[in-house]
Amino acid sequence: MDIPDTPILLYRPFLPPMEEYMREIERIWSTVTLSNNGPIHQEFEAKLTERLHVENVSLFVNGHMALEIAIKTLGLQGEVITTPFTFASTVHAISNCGLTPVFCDIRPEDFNIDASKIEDLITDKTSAIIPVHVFGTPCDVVSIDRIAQKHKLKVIYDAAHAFGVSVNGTGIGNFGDISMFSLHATKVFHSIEGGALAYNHRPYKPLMNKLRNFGIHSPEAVDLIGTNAKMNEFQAAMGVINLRYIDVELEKRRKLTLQYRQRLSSIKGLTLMHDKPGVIPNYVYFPVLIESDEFGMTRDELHDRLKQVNVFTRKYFYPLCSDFDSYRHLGKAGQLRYARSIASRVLVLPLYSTLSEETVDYICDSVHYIYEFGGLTAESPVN
Ligand code: T4K
Repeated sequence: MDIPDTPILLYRPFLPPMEEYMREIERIWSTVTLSNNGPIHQEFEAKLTERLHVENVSLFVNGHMALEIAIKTLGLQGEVITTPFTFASTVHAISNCGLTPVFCDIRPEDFNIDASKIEDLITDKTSAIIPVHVFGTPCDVVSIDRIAQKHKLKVIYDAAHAFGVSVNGTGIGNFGDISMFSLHATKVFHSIEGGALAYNHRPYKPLMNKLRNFGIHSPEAVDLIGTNAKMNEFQAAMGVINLRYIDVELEKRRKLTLQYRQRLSSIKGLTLMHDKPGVIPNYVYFPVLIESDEFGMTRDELHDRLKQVNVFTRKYFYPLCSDFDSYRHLGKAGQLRYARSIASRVLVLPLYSTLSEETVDYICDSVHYIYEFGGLTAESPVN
């Protein structure tokens, strides 16, 4: 088995046929509207609302700005309970809005915030919970909703990873007050860069639209301190086209995920994620957990040895956000036991729709050989 010349990256974005995109953006030359709620933007917003099975959608330049605008729309103040096991964006959005993140531990089985630990963290300053559907697996939405109602807290789901997921037939964007979907190039569905907020309370719409456009109410009135977070027409055009391919994309990922599971499930010390009953997943990432005692090496060693055979994996999410310099002072000793344990053992393997079955086989063979031979040795068949 030869090491491939070109690196196998964690991710390669889906690109539609170039001519199809060119045809779509030709419209921009006739409308001469490049941004600011143009016709393609409006079309994309309507189509996305339908696809996500939600009442309302607002579009933004990226998922991070969408999250900040969700926080401002709800007028949150004080403290926000969130997870440390997430991408920097979630916690930075809370901080950039002048709020204090309060880190809650996660559940080892799905890496999501542990709802049973949220109530202990609520104080008279708490205004909201911002959980993350990590790797597209839904949080315990029922318990989180119950806690939020009991304590009169708002809930914004960071659904950056969860496009296309549903729980018992309900689109994932229907839970909480607002859900944020990232439409970044590295996601299951994308508009190059982009973000979408989904919500069922219609009056949020004009407020969000104003916040994303400098707080402008009319040509002669600015009544809010807003920002510039508008999606442009080139992004929207990519979104409109990619919606045509999303079901094919999801099916390809499902097949590759099943192949990974089938090939890797026999390895001791490697824990794989499985589908949850009642959940339609989107197979956005393929995370594994490494138990070094059984596997024979640590997560970091496996990461480095895979790199030697040109397979590039990622330690999503390590380090924990609570260990970033800016947030370290907020942590309470012992409070994040499972988050810390998962962050030190998790590794995400390459997964994207243009990954071939042969390449998945190569990656799995490499993991098997590394497991059996401890890496690239003279007797290892990988050379
Ligand atoms: N909340 C959560 C939970 C999130 O995970 C994210 C974003 C957000 C909020 C914020 O949403 P956005 O504002 O991004 O919409 C990547 C993505 O940039 C980021 O969107 C994503 N989460 C995060 C988990 O992953 P990096 O810094 O790890 O990406 P990078 O550049 O290292 O690329 C990852 C892989 O993809 C590499 O193998 C290279 C490859 N790649 C990437 C791009 C952009 C390509 O082959 N082509 C490309 O165009 O953050």
